[in-house]
Amino acid sequence: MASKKQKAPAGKVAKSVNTPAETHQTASESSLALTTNQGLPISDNQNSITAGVRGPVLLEDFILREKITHFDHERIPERVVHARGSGAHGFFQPYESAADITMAGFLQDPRKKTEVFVRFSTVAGGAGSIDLPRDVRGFAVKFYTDEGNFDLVGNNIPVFFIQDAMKFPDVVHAVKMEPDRGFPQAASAHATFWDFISLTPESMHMIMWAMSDRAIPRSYRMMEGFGVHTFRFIHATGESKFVKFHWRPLLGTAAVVWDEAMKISGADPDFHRRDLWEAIDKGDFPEWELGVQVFDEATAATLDFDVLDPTKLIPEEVIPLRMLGKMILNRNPDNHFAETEQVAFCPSHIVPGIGFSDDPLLQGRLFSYLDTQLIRLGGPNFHQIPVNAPRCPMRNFQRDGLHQMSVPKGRVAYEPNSLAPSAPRECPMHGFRTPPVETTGERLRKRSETFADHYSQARQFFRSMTPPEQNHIASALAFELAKVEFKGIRRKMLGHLLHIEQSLHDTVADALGMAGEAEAITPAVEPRDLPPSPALSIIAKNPGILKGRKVGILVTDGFDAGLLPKLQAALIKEKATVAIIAPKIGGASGDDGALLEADFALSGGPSVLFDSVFILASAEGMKPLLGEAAAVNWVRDAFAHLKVIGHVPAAQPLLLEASVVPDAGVVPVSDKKSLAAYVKAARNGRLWEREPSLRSIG
Ligand code: HDD
Repeated sequence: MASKKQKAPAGKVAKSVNTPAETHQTASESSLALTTNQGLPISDNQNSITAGVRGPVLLEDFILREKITHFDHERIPERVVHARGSGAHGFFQPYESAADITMAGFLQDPRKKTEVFVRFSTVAGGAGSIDLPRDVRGFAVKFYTDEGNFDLVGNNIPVFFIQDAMKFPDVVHAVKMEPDRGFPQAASAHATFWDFISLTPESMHMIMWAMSDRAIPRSYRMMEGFGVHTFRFIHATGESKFVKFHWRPLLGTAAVVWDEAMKISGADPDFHRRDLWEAIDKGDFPEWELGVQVFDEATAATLDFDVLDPTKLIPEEVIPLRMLGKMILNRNPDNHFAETEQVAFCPSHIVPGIGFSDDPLLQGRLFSYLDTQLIRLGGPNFHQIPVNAPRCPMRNFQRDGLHQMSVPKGRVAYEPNSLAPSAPRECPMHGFRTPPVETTGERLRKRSETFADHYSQARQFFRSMTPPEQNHIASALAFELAKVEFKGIRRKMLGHLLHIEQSLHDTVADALGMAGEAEAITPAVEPRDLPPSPALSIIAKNPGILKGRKVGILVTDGFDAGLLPKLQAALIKEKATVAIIAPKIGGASGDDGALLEADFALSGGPSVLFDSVFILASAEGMKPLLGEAAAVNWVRDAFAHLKVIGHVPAAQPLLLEASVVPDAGVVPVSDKKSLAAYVKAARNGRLWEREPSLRSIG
């Protein structure tokens, strides 16, 4: 029973504690009327209809039911792999015509811009997982060409774990959280992953990459991308050649260090998503060059591995890249779900001028992606979702199905027909043609002998790394294998490492405390010594730029207000981003008395978020920081993560407190000359020579 007090006079609406008029802006002021999905204007979006103001909710409330029902159905199945991702729009433009190697329309004319949508992703974690686990990154590009969509669905690593799609569900089940316990999330450091890998010698080359710095990228903007498989380029004459696709970031390739990755994951789980968003948002558009390695069957036959084997790469020193053009990402999505979540990439989305090879992994993918979109996006019309729709005309006689959004007209929905002479027809002249490659052989389930060398390229990769990069691989293996509670798996992995490189095995065995315990493994093919490929190293290709990097400046009250603008100007000239960190978010007052607002409070802006740091403290302002863990760790971490640290002389006590040992990367700044010295040092990125004094194996 409603109390007397709660009863509204007849014909009037009961006044509740939360009426729209009291606490919210209503449509009568400035905005448009809120409506139901049927367009019915809604008068009250805060309260459901109840029987009496404190009584039960009425089933009649169709507005409540519509709202809750829609909410209940908001989620779609997340991607079975690559669930966590970030997208961006942009365009691709060729440098010159590539008509000599392919008839693909979007590669013919240097004036032609082709719209693209890109999605970067991690592989193992769920949609809400951290951005910086040790993992492969997806690098998927949808080109909306005039001849249909071309999806180049690649990774930031040029090889893969397995050679045959038959094994894909197994490798994915092994790396994902273990099925009984539901953990670990977004991590390969667990028993099932290494169990599978220890039994899969073909994974060893990929494991070298996955344990390298490539698996902890600094930014999506600083990642290379690879089509991985061998594809085909088809010439207008119908002749075809093999092709491998490469993306090269103009900001250079860069990684963080592992201890930093773990701390970033706590400080900012959205580190990569935020970085990409913010860069595009402020007009700092990331760019990549698209390069190709093109070669014919005769050249393929001279290589000492099979180009159909996706666990192998062709060193650039053997077949150099030809740069075809540039991709620029210049627009953030308007809606994460509608675009980044619903974008549907399929390696089978191909255009005239490009074809597949017989790589068995690629062949399996040609089936899998379309299949997965049907369950994820709920039916066969997912190509009508705006982010998936081709920008060129799309016409055929496919009809109906769930979520049909268009209204095809006419009585003819078949072909051939004579009733609709202007309806679409097949086009032998310009239509897609599969290159006529001769194929013979018995029907059989058998891996080709030409795929059997599992260690030579793993060794080649390891030997192509600089010493710090080799140390990182060793320490990543030691870290991961130490999380495997079954000794037998660790012993097997040590056995594989022996075939890759004795010194790598020795370092990892020693770090695990398992020297002499490797299990003897007989390789299918004896590994060979291949010449190193310096192009595979990230450090060797360090571009030495601050562009696109972020510098954190820690200020305290009384900071040198004359130096700050000079420092900021010098960094902005380098096209770096500058962030101000102060003990309090309200900011700090300079020695001129003016207040400088902070971008981060010290507790929320640890140095792991920046590529280089600068301490702009006053002697007095420094004092409280000496007993402040967040401040000491800010400096200690910057040093441990090999960053260049600039500082004013007054910051010295904090450096001492953080056990910073002066070296070429610790730069005192007091004048124009020393400021220039700081910028020069910071340009070089990390100080790798500092690392051995801090960590035994990287
Ligand atoms: Fe895959 C997603 C890349 C092998 C099956 N894959 C997916 C994505 C990328 C790749 C970048 C995310 C696309 C996006 O952002 O939406 N996958 C690769 C690469 C591979 C590879 C470079 C080896 C060279 N994948 C592979 C195999 C299979 C799949 C062998 C199955 C036989 N991949 C899928 C999938 C996904 C997927 C299950 C999950 C969501 C999706 O497709 O759209 O179908």
